[in-house]
Amino acid sequence: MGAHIEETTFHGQPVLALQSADGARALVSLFGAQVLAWQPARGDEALYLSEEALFDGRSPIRGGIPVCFPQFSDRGRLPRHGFARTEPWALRETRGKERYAMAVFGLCENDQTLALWPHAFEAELTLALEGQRLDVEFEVTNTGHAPFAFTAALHTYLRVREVEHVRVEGLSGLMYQEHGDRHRTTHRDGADALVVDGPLDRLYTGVTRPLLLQEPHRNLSIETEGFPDAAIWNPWEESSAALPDLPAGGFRRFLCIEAAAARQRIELEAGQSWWGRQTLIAL
Ligand code: TA6
Repeated sequence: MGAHIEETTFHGQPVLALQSADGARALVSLFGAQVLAWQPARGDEALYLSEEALFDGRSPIRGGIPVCFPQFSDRGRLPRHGFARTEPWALRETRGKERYAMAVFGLCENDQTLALWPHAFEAELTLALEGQRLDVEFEVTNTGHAPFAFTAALHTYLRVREVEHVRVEGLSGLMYQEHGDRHRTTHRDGADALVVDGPLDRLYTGVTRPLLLQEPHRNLSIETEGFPDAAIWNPWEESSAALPDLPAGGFRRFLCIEAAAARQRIELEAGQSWWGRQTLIAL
Protein backbone atom coordinates (compact mmCIF):
# COMPACT_ATOMS: atom_id res chain seq x y z
CA MET A 1 0.00 0.00 0.00
CA GLY A 2 1.39 3.43 -0.94
CA ALA A 3 0.87 6.73 0.72
CA HIS A 4 -2.47 8.55 0.74
CA ILE A 5 -2.90 12.27 -0.01
CA GLU A 6 -6.24 14.06 0.03
CA GLU A 7 -7.46 17.65 -0.28
CA THR A 8 -10.02 18.34 2.42
CA THR A 9 -10.99 21.07 4.89
CA PHE A 10 -10.12 21.77 8.53
CA HIS A 11 -12.06 24.44 10.45
CA GLY A 12 -13.51 25.46 7.08
CA GLN A 13 -10.09 26.06 5.51
CA PRO A 14 -8.64 24.08 2.56
CA VAL A 15 -5.96 21.66 3.77
CA LEU A 16 -3.97 18.75 2.42
CA ALA A 17 -4.05 15.56 4.49
CA LEU A 18 -1.07 13.26 3.95
CA GLN A 19 -0.45 9.75 5.24
CA SER A 20 2.65 7.70 4.48
CA ALA A 21 2.46 3.94 3.86
CA ASP A 22 3.68 3.30 7.43
CA GLY A 23 0.96 5.46 8.94
CA ALA A 24 2.70 8.79 9.62
CA ARG A 25 0.26 11.67 9.15
CA ALA A 26 0.40 15.41 8.49
CA LEU A 27 -2.07 18.20 7.77
CA VAL A 28 -1.03 21.30 5.80
CA SER A 29 -3.20 24.40 5.27
CA LEU A 30 -3.06 25.97 1.81
CA PHE A 31 -3.30 29.27 3.71
CA GLY A 32 0.31 29.99 4.53
CA ALA A 33 1.47 26.48 3.39
CA GLN A 34 1.45 25.88 7.13
CA VAL A 35 1.95 22.41 8.58
CA LEU A 36 -0.78 22.23 11.24
CA ALA A 37 -0.21 18.72 12.52
CA TRP A 38 2.35 15.92 12.27
CA GLN A 39 2.07 12.50 13.85
CA PRO A 40 5.02 10.15 13.23
CA ALA A 41 4.29 6.50 12.39
CA ARG A 42 5.00 5.57 16.02
CA GLY A 43 4.10 8.22 18.58
CA ASP A 44 1.76 11.07 19.42
CA GLU A 45 1.04 14.36 17.69
CA ALA A 46 4.35 16.25 17.74
CA LEU A 47 3.23 19.80 16.88
CA TYR A 48 1.25 22.23 19.03
CA LEU A 49 -1.84 23.85 17.52
CA SER A 50 -3.64 26.32 19.76
CA GLU A 51 -7.23 25.42 20.58
CA GLU A 52 -7.94 29.14 20.11
CA ALA A 53 -6.17 29.40 16.74
CA LEU A 54 -8.03 31.53 14.17
CA PHE A 55 -9.04 29.96 10.86
CA ASP A 56 -10.57 33.05 9.23
CA GLY A 57 -8.31 32.94 6.17
CA ARG A 58 -6.75 36.28 7.14
CA SER A 59 -5.13 35.93 10.57
CA PRO A 60 -1.95 33.95 11.26
CA ILE A 61 -2.71 30.46 12.60
CA ARG A 62 -1.20 29.95 16.08
CA GLY A 63 0.71 26.70 15.97
CA GLY A 64 2.17 24.08 13.65
CA ILE A 65 4.96 25.46 11.42
CA PRO A 66 4.24 29.03 10.25
CA VAL A 67 6.45 30.15 7.34
CA CYS A 68 8.12 33.48 8.15
CA PHE A 69 9.13 35.31 4.95
CA PRO A 70 10.40 37.83 3.72
CA GLN A 71 10.98 39.04 7.25
CA PHE A 72 11.60 37.17 10.49
CA SER A 73 9.94 38.68 13.57
CA ASP A 74 10.04 42.49 13.74
CA ARG A 75 13.45 42.72 12.12
CA GLY A 76 12.26 45.18 9.50
CA ARG A 77 9.33 47.35 8.42
CA LEU A 78 6.98 44.57 7.23
CA PRO A 79 4.24 43.05 9.41
CA ARG A 80 5.82 40.70 11.97
CA HIS A 81 7.08 37.54 10.27
CA GLY A 82 6.31 38.97 6.83
CA PHE A 83 3.35 37.98 4.64
CA ALA A 84 3.99 34.33 3.60
CA ARG A 85 1.98 32.92 6.53
CA THR A 86 -1.09 35.02 5.64
CA GLU A 87 -1.18 34.40 1.89
CA PRO A 88 -2.97 31.54 0.10
CA TRP A 89 -0.37 29.21 -1.46
CA ALA A 90 -0.96 26.94 -4.46
CA LEU A 91 -0.57 23.16 -4.27
CA ARG A 92 2.02 22.51 -6.98
CA GLU A 93 2.71 18.78 -6.76
CA THR A 94 1.99 15.70 -4.66
CA ARG A 95 3.74 12.33 -4.66
CA GLY A 96 2.23 9.32 -2.94
CA LYS A 97 3.14 6.30 -4.99
CA GLU A 98 6.21 5.54 -2.93
CA ARG A 99 6.13 4.73 0.78
CA TYR A 100 6.65 8.38 1.70
CA ALA A 101 4.13 11.18 1.10
CA MET A 102 5.34 14.44 -0.42
CA ALA A 103 3.74 17.74 -1.36
CA VAL A 104 5.03 20.98 -2.86
CA PHE A 105 3.35 24.36 -2.28
CA GLY A 106 4.15 27.59 -4.15
CA LEU A 107 3.72 31.33 -3.65
CA CYS A 108 4.76 34.17 -5.91
CA GLU A 109 4.32 37.92 -5.85
CA ASN A 110 0.82 39.37 -6.13
CA ASP A 111 -0.75 42.82 -5.66
CA GLN A 112 -0.82 42.38 -1.86
CA THR A 113 2.80 41.28 -1.57
CA LEU A 114 4.07 43.87 -4.08
CA ALA A 115 2.38 46.63 -2.07
CA LEU A 116 4.42 45.52 0.96
CA TRP A 117 7.61 44.29 -0.70
CA PRO A 118 8.25 45.41 -4.31
CA HIS A 119 9.99 42.27 -5.56
CA ALA A 120 9.13 39.37 -7.88
CA PHE A 121 9.84 36.02 -6.20
CA GLU A 122 8.95 32.35 -6.26
CA ALA A 123 8.71 30.62 -2.86
CA GLU A 124 8.33 26.86 -2.59
CA LEU A 125 7.62 24.76 0.48
CA THR A 126 8.20 21.03 0.18
CA LEU A 127 7.05 18.58 2.82
CA ALA A 128 8.10 14.91 2.97
CA LEU A 129 6.65 12.48 5.50
CA GLU A 130 7.66 8.94 6.40
CA GLY A 131 8.18 6.93 9.55
CA GLN A 132 9.48 9.05 12.42
CA ARG A 133 10.66 11.88 10.16
CA LEU A 134 9.20 15.12 8.81
CA ASP A 135 11.27 17.09 6.30
CA VAL A 136 10.26 20.68 5.51
CA GLU A 137 12.24 22.49 2.82
CA PHE A 138 11.89 26.14 1.92
CA GLU A 139 13.27 27.62 -1.28
CA VAL A 140 13.19 31.24 -2.49
CA THR A 141 14.07 32.34 -6.03
CA ASN A 142 14.53 35.92 -7.16
CA THR A 143 12.45 35.97 -10.36
CA GLY A 144 12.87 39.73 -10.80
CA HIS A 145 15.58 41.81 -12.48
CA ALA A 146 17.10 43.41 -9.37
CA PRO A 147 18.68 41.96 -6.23
CA PHE A 148 16.64 41.63 -3.04
CA ALA A 149 17.34 40.66 0.60
CA PHE A 150 15.13 38.83 3.11
CA THR A 151 15.11 36.94 6.39
CA ALA A 152 13.08 33.78 6.96
CA ALA A 153 12.21 31.06 9.46
CA LEU A 154 10.15 27.92 9.95
CA HIS A 155 8.44 28.93 13.21
CA THR A 156 7.95 25.40 14.56
CA TYR A 157 5.69 24.92 17.60
CA LEU A 158 6.88 21.66 19.19
CA ARG A 159 4.20 20.11 21.37
CA VAL A 160 5.34 19.22 24.91
CA ARG A 161 3.53 17.80 27.93
CA GLU A 162 4.94 20.44 30.33
CA VAL A 163 7.45 23.02 29.14
CA GLU A 164 9.10 23.19 32.58
CA HIS A 165 10.09 19.52 32.20
CA VAL A 166 11.83 20.09 28.86
CA ARG A 167 15.57 20.28 28.14
CA VAL A 168 17.13 21.32 24.84
CA GLU A 169 20.63 20.06 24.11
CA GLY A 170 22.93 21.34 21.36
CA LEU A 171 22.92 25.06 22.12
CA SER A 172 25.77 25.03 24.63
CA GLY A 173 28.62 27.37 23.67
CA LEU A 174 26.59 29.12 20.95
CA MET A 175 26.05 32.88 20.80
CA TYR A 176 22.57 34.32 21.13
CA GLN A 177 20.69 37.61 21.30
CA GLU A 178 17.60 38.28 23.39
CA HIS A 179 14.63 39.53 21.35
CA GLY A 180 13.73 43.09 22.28
CA ASP A 181 17.26 43.92 23.43
CA ARG A 182 17.70 47.24 21.62
CA HIS A 183 21.46 46.93 21.95
CA ARG A 184 21.31 43.42 20.51
CA THR A 185 23.93 42.33 23.06
CA THR A 186 25.41 38.96 22.14
CA HIS A 187 25.65 36.37 24.93
CA ARG A 188 27.32 32.95 24.97
CA ASP A 189 25.15 30.09 26.18
CA GLY A 190 27.18 28.45 28.95
CA ALA A 191 24.59 25.93 30.13
CA ASP A 192 24.75 22.19 29.39
CA ALA A 193 21.13 22.31 28.25
CA LEU A 194 18.46 24.97 27.85
CA VAL A 195 15.59 24.76 30.33
CA VAL A 196 12.45 26.89 30.33
CA ASP A 197 11.51 28.50 33.63
CA GLY A 198 10.30 31.87 32.38
CA PRO A 199 9.73 33.89 29.19
CA LEU A 200 12.24 32.92 26.52
CA ASP A 201 12.82 34.70 23.22
CA ARG A 202 16.31 34.13 21.85
CA LEU A 203 17.98 34.01 18.47
CA TYR A 204 20.96 31.63 18.43
CA THR A 205 23.48 31.95 15.61
CA GLY A 206 25.94 29.46 14.13
CA VAL A 207 23.63 26.51 14.80
CA THR A 208 25.31 23.70 12.87
CA ARG A 209 24.70 20.72 15.16
CA PRO A 210 21.34 18.94 15.53
CA LEU A 211 19.32 20.04 18.57
CA LEU A 212 17.68 17.54 20.88
CA LEU A 213 14.40 18.27 22.63
CA GLN A 214 14.22 16.00 25.68
CA GLU A 215 11.12 15.21 27.71
CA PRO A 216 10.87 12.57 30.42
CA HIS A 217 8.88 10.30 28.09
CA ARG A 218 10.46 11.01 24.65
CA ASN A 219 13.05 12.85 22.61
CA LEU A 220 12.84 14.70 19.32
CA SER A 221 15.76 15.79 17.16
CA ILE A 222 15.80 18.95 15.07
CA GLU A 223 18.31 19.10 12.22
CA THR A 224 18.69 21.94 9.75
CA GLU A 225 20.57 22.76 6.58
CA GLY A 226 20.80 26.22 5.04
CA PHE A 227 19.32 27.90 8.13
CA PRO A 228 22.26 29.30 10.15
CA ASP A 229 20.22 30.37 13.17
CA ALA A 230 17.65 29.01 15.59
CA ALA A 231 14.98 31.05 17.38
CA ILE A 232 13.77 29.65 20.69
CA TRP A 233 10.52 31.06 22.05
CA ASN A 234 8.09 30.53 24.83
CA PRO A 235 5.91 33.49 25.89
CA TRP A 236 5.41 32.20 29.46
CA GLU A 237 2.55 33.65 31.53
CA GLU A 238 3.26 37.34 31.03
CA SER A 239 3.34 37.54 27.22
CA SER A 240 0.60 34.92 26.82
CA ALA A 241 -1.93 37.42 28.16
CA ALA A 242 -1.37 39.49 25.00
CA LEU A 243 -2.09 36.51 22.74
CA PRO A 244 -5.88 36.04 22.49
CA ASP A 245 -5.37 32.99 20.22
CA LEU A 246 -3.52 31.12 22.98
CA PRO A 247 -5.62 29.54 25.76
CA ALA A 248 -4.80 30.11 29.42
CA GLY A 249 -1.86 27.90 30.31
CA GLY A 250 -1.28 27.09 26.63
CA PHE A 251 2.31 28.28 26.94
CA ARG A 252 3.00 25.16 29.00
CA ARG A 253 2.20 22.90 26.04
CA PHE A 254 4.81 24.05 23.50
CA LEU A 255 8.32 25.27 22.86
CA CYS A 256 9.11 26.98 19.55
CA ILE A 257 12.40 25.82 18.04
CA GLU A 258 12.59 27.67 14.75
CA ALA A 259 15.00 27.10 11.89
CA ALA A 260 15.91 30.67 10.98
CA ALA A 261 17.98 32.77 8.62
CA ALA A 262 17.55 35.94 10.63
CA ARG A 263 20.78 37.44 12.00
CA GLN A 264 22.11 38.16 8.50
CA ARG A 265 19.78 38.99 5.63
CA ILE A 266 19.98 36.65 2.64
CA GLU A 267 20.79 38.56 -0.54
CA LEU A 268 19.74 37.14 -3.90
CA GLU A 269 20.77 38.48 -7.28
CA ALA A 270 18.20 38.26 -10.10
CA GLY A 271 17.71 34.58 -10.95
CA GLN A 272 19.46 33.30 -7.81
CA SER A 273 17.87 30.88 -5.32
CA TRP A 274 18.31 30.08 -1.62
CA TRP A 275 17.25 26.83 0.07
CA GLY A 276 16.88 25.68 3.67
CA ARG A 277 15.60 22.56 5.41
CA GLN A 278 14.33 21.62 8.86
CA THR A 279 14.06 17.91 9.69
CA LEU A 280 12.20 16.70 12.76
CA ILE A 281 12.80 13.12 13.91
CA ALA A 282 10.70 11.61 16.70
CA LEU A 283 13.05 9.28 18.60
O1 TA6 B 1 10.01 33.67 17.08
C1 TA6 B 1 9.78 34.42 18.20
C2 TA6 B 1 8.84 35.58 17.91
O2 TA6 B 1 9.42 36.50 17.01
C3 TA6 B 1 8.48 36.22 19.23
O3 TA6 B 1 9.14 37.47 19.40
C4 TA6 B 1 6.96 36.31 19.19
O4 TA6 B 1 6.56 37.53 18.59
C5 TA6 B 1 6.63 35.08 18.35
O5 TA6 B 1 7.60 35.12 17.31
C6 TA6 B 1 5.21 34.97 17.88
O6 TA6 B 1 4.93 35.91 16.90
P1 TA6 B 1 3.40 35.97 16.36
O7 TA6 B 1 3.38 37.11 15.37
O8 TA6 B 1 3.10 34.64 15.72
O9 TA6 B 1 2.53 36.19 17.58
